[in-house]
Amino acid sequence: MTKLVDYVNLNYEPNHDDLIAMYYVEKSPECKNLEHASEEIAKESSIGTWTDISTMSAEIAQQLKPSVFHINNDNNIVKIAYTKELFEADNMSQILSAIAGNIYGMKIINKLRLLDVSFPKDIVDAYKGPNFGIDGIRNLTKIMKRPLLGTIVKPKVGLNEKEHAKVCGDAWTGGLDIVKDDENLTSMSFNKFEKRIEETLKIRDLVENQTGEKKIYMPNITAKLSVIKKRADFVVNSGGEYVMVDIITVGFSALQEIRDYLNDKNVVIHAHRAMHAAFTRDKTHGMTMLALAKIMRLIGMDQLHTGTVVGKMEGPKQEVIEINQEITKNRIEGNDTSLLDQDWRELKPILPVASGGLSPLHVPDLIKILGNDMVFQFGGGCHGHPKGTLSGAKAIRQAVDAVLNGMTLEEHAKTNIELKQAIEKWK
Ligand code: CAP
Ligand code: MG
Repeated sequence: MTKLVDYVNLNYEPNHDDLIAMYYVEKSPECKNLEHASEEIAKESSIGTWTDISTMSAEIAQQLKPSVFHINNDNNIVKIAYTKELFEADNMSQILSAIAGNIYGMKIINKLRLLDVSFPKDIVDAYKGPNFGIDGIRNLTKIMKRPLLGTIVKPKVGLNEKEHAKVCGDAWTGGLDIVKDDENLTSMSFNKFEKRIEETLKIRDLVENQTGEKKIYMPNITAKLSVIKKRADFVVNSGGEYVMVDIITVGFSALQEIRDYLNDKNVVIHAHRAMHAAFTRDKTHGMTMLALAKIMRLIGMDQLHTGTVVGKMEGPKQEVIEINQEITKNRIEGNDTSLLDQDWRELKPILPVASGGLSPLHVPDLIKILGNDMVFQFGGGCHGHPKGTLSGAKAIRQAVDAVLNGMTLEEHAKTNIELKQAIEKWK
């Protein structure tokens, strides 16, 4: 049987309609070289399999075969161009089943990491992207310049509905803008979803009247799809303006459905990435958080956890900065190691969220490294304050005020007791 398809073509010039995938590849000892490994990856992620097949026609091969057009034997980076005809543009699950599917399991490779994907215009245009974007969220919250400040109710689960609402009230009264459910709080025997929403939004309205400030509650609607829709409707009908979803555990297909379902309900979608590190953390295998974040911009999350650099969760500085640029800029210029060119066309930006192990003492670094177009979230860093949630919230707000007014935390703490107490506890 004649070999119909040659997947490696280092002279190939990708065109604007190609989807480009950039991989880090470590071949297995049985594999001849990186070229051989790249060919197997290109085959298995498109039209081929482990042997030549009689059912493959020259036409199919010509029209659909991808091209391995870049192989760097020094840094093990390979780039493959896929014709858009291989994909159902608005079906993210299908796209990932191809470029991030079987290929991870092949014996011919030892390690494989999807570093980045460049989506062509037809695929970008097939997605709604974020409904609000950064400007939309700033207009909604009326916070135009500074970072949005939030907390996560702690303990993660265990409080009943009224206790939960009380904690939210203290955090808002102390000066925080946002309070959210934790990733594992949904509807529990001791804390029912609907009752929690009612109790918490009641307190929200009260605190908004008392402070004159806009206050946001982000309830976690993660569940099976039919229940997610019911819970989203309950939030919207109860006067809620935000929902939170655990994006990985609900899955890409459900996420696309949720985005469509919420499109005209005027509700902001906060994306929690619990479980991402199961496949994004290993620097030699899996998928980068950058690639995942790009998929979330396409699907249309309004806010997304991307890392703190200074907190408790893994995520190197360069990586977090590149992710935040990728989800906020209109155009990205590629390099041959971590980024591909990307034109985001009409899609709005996502507001990045820094969360995990943060206290008021991290605020100077957070603003210096990540800037003000951010959400900063403090769970333990608020409720762990020696004087409790209300003081914890005040200390966070005081820390941001200090930095935005060019003062050190220590200077500002001289006239702000809550910040002083936080410094004493966490310095
Ligand atoms: C933070 C948090 C968030 C993490 C998620 C937690 O609480 O609520 O889920 O930030 O990580 O449960 O750990 P603390 P990431 O502020 O008390 O640490 O943002 O990296 O996805
Ligand atoms: Mg959490």
